[in-house]
Amino acid sequence: MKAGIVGLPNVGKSTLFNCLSNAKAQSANFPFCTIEPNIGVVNVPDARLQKLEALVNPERVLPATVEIVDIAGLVKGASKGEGLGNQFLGNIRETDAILHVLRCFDNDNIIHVDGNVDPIRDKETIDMELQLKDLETVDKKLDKVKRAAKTGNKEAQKEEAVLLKLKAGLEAGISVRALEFSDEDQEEFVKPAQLITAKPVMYVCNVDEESAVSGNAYVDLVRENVKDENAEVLVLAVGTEADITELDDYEERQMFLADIGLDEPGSAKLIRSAYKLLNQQTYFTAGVKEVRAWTVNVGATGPQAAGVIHTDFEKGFIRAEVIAYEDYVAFGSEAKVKEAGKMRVEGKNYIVKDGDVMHFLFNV
Ligand SMILES: Nc1nc2c(ncn2[C@@H]2O[C@H](COP(=O)(O)OP(=O)(O)OP(=O)(O)O)[C@@H](O)[C@H]2O)c(=O)[nH]1
Ligand SMILES: [Mg+2]
Repeated sequence: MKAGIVGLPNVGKSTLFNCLSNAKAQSANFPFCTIEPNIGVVNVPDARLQKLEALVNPERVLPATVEIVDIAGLVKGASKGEGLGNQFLGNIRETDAILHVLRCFDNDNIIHVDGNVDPIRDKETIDMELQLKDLETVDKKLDKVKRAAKTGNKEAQKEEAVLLKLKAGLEAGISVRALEFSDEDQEEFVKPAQLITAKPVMYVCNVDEESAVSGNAYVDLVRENVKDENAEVLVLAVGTEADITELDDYEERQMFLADIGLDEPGSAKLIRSAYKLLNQQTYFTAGVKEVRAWTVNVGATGPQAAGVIHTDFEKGFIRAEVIAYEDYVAFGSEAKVKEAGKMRVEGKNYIVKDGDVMHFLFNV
């Protein structure tokens, strides 16, 4: 599962990527600086890991990770091949969620491809290109399915109806994620079409240092504009945070963050949000060798969670011993949790909860 950073050229996408990841992307003050996507595996900050570490005192601690991709900038006409056009759109298609970066800072020295700062226009430019690309995909599918539908094939007729609804929505400038379909149509036709505007999205407003805490007038416009989208809007002083990331010393970084009014980097918040956007959650294993956060889809079962560690664990799954994170911390150790009768034994149909501390029993 990976989240892609999307937006107009020169709005700070690569700078943001560099705040998140140790894999350094090239960032410069000219449009289309990025061509090939930069991929980074980013640790998900989780204070619960430090708590568990303090209790268990393990040899090592491993956080959950999420994959972030920094993608080339998109301009008007991209769906028709302008700018880096189709290549860019292909890169977005391969991601599972979109982090849409909007420039919300004034600075005459930083080139804006459309001449002036206007996050709403920028958002609409990007949305429209993505929608046009989806429209192209839908039209191609329609061409294929039409004939079969005419001959009376019931399945083809159902698909055609869904495609026509997608087409009408996209032509009206509505992203697929905002269109409503029955669960069945969603599973059978919409999901397999892998449309770009069906992917979950969050907006990242790139602001100047002074606006890092409470945003600014541009951010207000963005919030107002997307209020019906049910999407998160995150305010982040990307340039400033990139500078802070460069500092080697933890104390020094905290001092600079405090200076601009933050208790943790906005990028940490962003990573956690991206993780949620990807529908991911964490369970822990806690032993003296290693305390570790593992990633599973929301809704994963016990065996599926075990499978993240090793496929044999999934195949040979017998049962899981589960301690809620809160209980682990409240009682202070696995032994004390057991004593208190708070350790649960769960079977194959158990649905994993975020924060579960788990131990698997299996045979191979
Ligand atoms: N003042 C200011 N400059 C910024 C900020 N974020 C990025 N920049 C600058 O804007 C320029 C473009 O940043 P990049 O991160 O390369 O932009 P990009 O969106 O990756 O651009 P492309 O790869 O060309 O699509 C660089 O010179 C950055 O230093 C910011 O928050 N404030
Ligand atoms: Mg870039």
